[in-house]
Amino acid sequence: MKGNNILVTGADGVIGWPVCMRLALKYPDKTIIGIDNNERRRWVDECGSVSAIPIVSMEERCLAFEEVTGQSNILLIGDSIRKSLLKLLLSLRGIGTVVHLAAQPSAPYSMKYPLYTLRNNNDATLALIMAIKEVNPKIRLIETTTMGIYGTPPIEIEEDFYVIPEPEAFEFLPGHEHRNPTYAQRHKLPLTPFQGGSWYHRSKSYDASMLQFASFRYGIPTVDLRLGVVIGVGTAETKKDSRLATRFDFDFNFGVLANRFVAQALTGYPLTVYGEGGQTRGYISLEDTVQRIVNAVELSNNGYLPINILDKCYSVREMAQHVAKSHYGTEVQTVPNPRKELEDHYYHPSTSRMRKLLGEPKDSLDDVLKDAFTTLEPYKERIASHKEAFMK
Ligand code: USQ
Repeated sequence: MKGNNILVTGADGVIGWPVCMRLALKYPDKTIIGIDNNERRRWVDECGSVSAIPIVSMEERCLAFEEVTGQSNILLIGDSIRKSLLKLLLSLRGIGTVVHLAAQPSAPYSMKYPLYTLRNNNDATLALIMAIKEVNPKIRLIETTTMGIYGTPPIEIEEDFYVIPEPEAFEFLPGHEHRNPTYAQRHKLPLTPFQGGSWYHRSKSYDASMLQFASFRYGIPTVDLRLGVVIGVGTAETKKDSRLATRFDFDFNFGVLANRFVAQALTGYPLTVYGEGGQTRGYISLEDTVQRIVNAVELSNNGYLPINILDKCYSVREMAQHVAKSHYGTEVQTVPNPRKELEDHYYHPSTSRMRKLLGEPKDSLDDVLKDAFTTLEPYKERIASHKEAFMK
């Protein structure tokens, strides 16, 4: 079994839990070992909110998965990411691939707790890199960073690199090609610079930089999935049984745009368009995100491979219009923007690498919204009783 199993960090998260289930079903002969310190549950609680869809404990999730599917190949460990623990898991559990999802992912929360966010996110990534390097640098590393590492630049957003041209003088040195075989690796700069607009996004650009360096220095095959805003209530697996549900946040800090708007519409709260509402981001459904992550396990790259992960782009205004159209009687309000960001800007990310290597996303925005409204209907009182968390 050596090198066969898969370690998933952040296994209790919105994306992590459905990724564990899909990997377990796709690879019944592998064990999916999930690790999570349960902090997401604490952060949302601290913000005075809850997951709109009730979720059970990690232990109950594992038992329910076994009961529903007849498979017992998910093992969840409630612990923090430390190099010593990771080394034990990587070597004793025969891990061949690590899917690193654990992070403090909220931009507003990171502006309140910058040091905590940087330490939490960057320490975990570095611990993982060093554990892989010390146990076996051939272990594949897949991390989800974010489209937000680029900010909102007035140029195309490409995940590729610019290689600084070699000084011409080198070309005249005898044996030059052999003297500098790693020139292109050493002098690669991101084609689109990293200009993230929050400490969370900056933490992820530092992660991306560490991943690139570690891949070059230690030879770790690495995929950096730069996720857009992930929306929707669940996946094929989470819908099989209420105990398999994944969390759905709608509060000011941890709820993402379309999800918040659906929760607001259901409770009769006017949709909160910040400022001019021209802020444009790339969106992708949770279902399509999980499938792209699972597909990335099969990639066979050697070096560092960044891939933008999103389907379509919408401005906040457009998203509000879609949600209002899907739910009769929804009001849209403009609120002073609590964030410092461009409210009207160019946004043009490339997605061709994702479409070529990981397949075309399938869900339309209308499918995602319809599914969210139907699934959340039974929980609208639960959301309404926490509606002060919408803007706090
Ligand atoms: N916004 C509103 N009204 C709201 C909430 C948000 O107008 O009620 C605006 C924000 O100001 C922002 C845009 O909607 O301009 C998107 O906000 P968001 O909270 O949905 O997304 P963001 O803060 O960018 O972060 C989220 C996830 C993060 C992920 C990122 C992908 O929290 O983990 O990395 O989306 S991306 O946006 O592509 O960077």
